[in-house]
Amino acid sequence: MTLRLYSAWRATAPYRVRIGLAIKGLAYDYSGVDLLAGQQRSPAYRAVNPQGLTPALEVDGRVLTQSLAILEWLEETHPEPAILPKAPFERHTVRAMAGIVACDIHPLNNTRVAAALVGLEMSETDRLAWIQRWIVDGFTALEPMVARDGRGFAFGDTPTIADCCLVPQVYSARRFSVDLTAFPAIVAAADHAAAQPAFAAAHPDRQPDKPAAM
Ligand SMILES: N[C@@H](CCC(=O)N[C@@H](CS)C(=O)NCC(=O)O)C(=O)O
Repeated sequence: MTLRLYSAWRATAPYRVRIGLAIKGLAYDYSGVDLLAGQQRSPAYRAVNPQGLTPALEVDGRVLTQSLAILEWLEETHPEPAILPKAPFERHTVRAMAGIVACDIHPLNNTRVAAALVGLEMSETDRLAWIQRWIVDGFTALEPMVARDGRGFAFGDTPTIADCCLVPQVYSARRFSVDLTAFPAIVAAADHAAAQPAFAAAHPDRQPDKPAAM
């Protein structure tokens, strides 16, 4: 099986998939997509993913999109090490945690939404406050869940899809100067996960498309 990941070094949705691939021990070729230059909207990239968003994972010429769907596909095709618990209630909790990040925080803050806000003449200060607001809103819901169910990781004592989502979102929160003092369980889980080799390999700083000047 040959894999090619279309990724953007600092973007959180491809970062989730890089973590999943690393946990599963899968090697892949890497194609960087320059989001600031608008490469995601180019005809060449839209031929890969017509939605014009990263990530996309090419598997033997077939293209998978949507980070959560890709993580679930990874779990189904490479069950070990598992990134979902076995019990249905526990699987639900992990998916709910992931959903808070991937469905309720991130879509309000991605590149195209930021560009739309600039188009509406929102100031830089207001745009930063917007980004912070939705991260704080989501983390406020997530914090008691991680405090209740985390035992090292966001859920339990092994990494799950919840951590694949949480670590990039905490990276983004720090990038956008969110005050994380109200979220000790989230910070502890994300920092613990980020220190694991699979998570470290997926970090934005280790990606080939990271510009030399950053
Ligand atoms: N729901 C999608 C979101 C994908 C997404 O928004 N990706 C961002 C990077 S984190 C992107 O490519 N943005 C380009 C843009 O907004 O123009 C997923 O989870 O894969």
